Amino acid sequence: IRSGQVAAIDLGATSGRVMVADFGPGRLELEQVARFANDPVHLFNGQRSALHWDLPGLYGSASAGLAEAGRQCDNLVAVGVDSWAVDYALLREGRMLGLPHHYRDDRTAAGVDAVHDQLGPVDLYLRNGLQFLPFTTVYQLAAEKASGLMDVADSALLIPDLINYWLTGERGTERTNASTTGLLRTDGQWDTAMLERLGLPADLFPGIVEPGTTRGTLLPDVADRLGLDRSISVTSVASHDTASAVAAIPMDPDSAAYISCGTWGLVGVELPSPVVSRESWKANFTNEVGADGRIRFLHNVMGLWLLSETLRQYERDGYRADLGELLAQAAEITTPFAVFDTDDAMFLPPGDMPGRIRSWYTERGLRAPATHAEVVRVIVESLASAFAAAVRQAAELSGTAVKRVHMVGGGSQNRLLCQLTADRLGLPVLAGPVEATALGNVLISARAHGLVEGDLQGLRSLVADRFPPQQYHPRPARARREPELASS
Ligand code: LRH
Repeated sequence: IRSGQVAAIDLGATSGRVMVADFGPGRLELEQVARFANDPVHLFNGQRSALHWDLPGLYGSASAGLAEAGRQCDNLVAVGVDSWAVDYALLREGRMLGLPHHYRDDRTAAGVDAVHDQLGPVDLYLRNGLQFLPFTTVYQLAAEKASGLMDVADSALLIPDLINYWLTGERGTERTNASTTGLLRTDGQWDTAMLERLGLPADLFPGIVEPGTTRGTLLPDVADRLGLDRSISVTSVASHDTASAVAAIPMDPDSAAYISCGTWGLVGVELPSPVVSRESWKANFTNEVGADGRIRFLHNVMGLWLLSETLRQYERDGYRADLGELLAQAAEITTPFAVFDTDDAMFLPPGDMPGRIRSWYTERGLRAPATHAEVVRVIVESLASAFAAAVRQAAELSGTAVKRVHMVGGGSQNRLLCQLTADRLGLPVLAGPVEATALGNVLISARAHGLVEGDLQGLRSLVADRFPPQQYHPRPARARREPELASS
């Protein structure tokens, strides 16, 4: 076992960060070196203003963070990149063609129809094992054909692969993120027959790269500009952020479910092989690939997006919202409200979230939340209810005897959410670590460089020792402060 540091570039939907982990015998320290906002931009495209990621801005901030990591480390061995799934950049002869679309851009309805005309939803599910999300890469690419860009593009790179390419000049498609495109078969190969059927080039995405393999070293000009050693390895991690997060959950997958709760709440279990049945299709459960070839059998629940978009609206309205205070007030609310369907596609796009939530209630003749704290309360209560339902379904569909639930990511710091989830499930919730994604990122690259060793369970026990989770025990209904909320 060697000593040294590895850096993680972790791009999330609301912010990005660069973290450094210091490894040595019995040592694992994680520190944040840089954090920057991820502010998507609306750009007029001749017809409408479309939502894009500011990738050059994110890359600029991430590489400045990496330069800072280099200054703080005495032996920076490697860097790994992870981000949200499904989105991609188109390239021609190595140059990016326009800014990548944000998956929340409302352009995919036509793509969904175009794909389903060729392949019905059930056929598609049998091929790729993915839940239906209207923004999965395959639908985005089908929608992209209308833009004309597909006629000139000669390759596509997923977001972390794009950053890796800018750092090293090497192209590849990392496996865990490839598994979110809808274009990978459940046997792990590109579905070239499907690509051709959809009129897309069979070799649009470069070959699959496994997590834990070296992508390359920094391009000399990149290293020199950032003041970094040219020998630093750019290492493939489990580049889908959720795959990195799940890799670092201190759980026993045979008896635990997990909720990776950030912008999205990814709720499920980890399995040795996919579950692709009529029931799992109906329940809209996905089989994404995890670190070490494990399967993340999970369902996307809307997540903290509902809260962050609500707070953004309050600020636009001139109300200085403090999440901590609002959550404290929300915990005291005793008025019963129905829970709303967090899966409703009406909550996907950015915009006036509290307004949409209120209309969800009024359209059904239900009492709608009125105050800021009431809105926060119904969001947290509805998320807890959706989490509990998804945990039960994951357990049932996969035949896992779930005895406890791990919550990681930003949601693990939301005490009300953790407690209400435990209450609704009647199971303990183990909260933390909050930085599971960055931890999963650095653990996979540290292992590749001999800074740690062990299988996935070995890596998880390091996390458990170093970041012991906080326990929330389910409260009997009688002892709860708040009433049982009527369900819709
Ligand atoms: C979470 C996440 C999730 C995907 C979504 C696009 O950040 O990667 O796993 O479904 O973003």
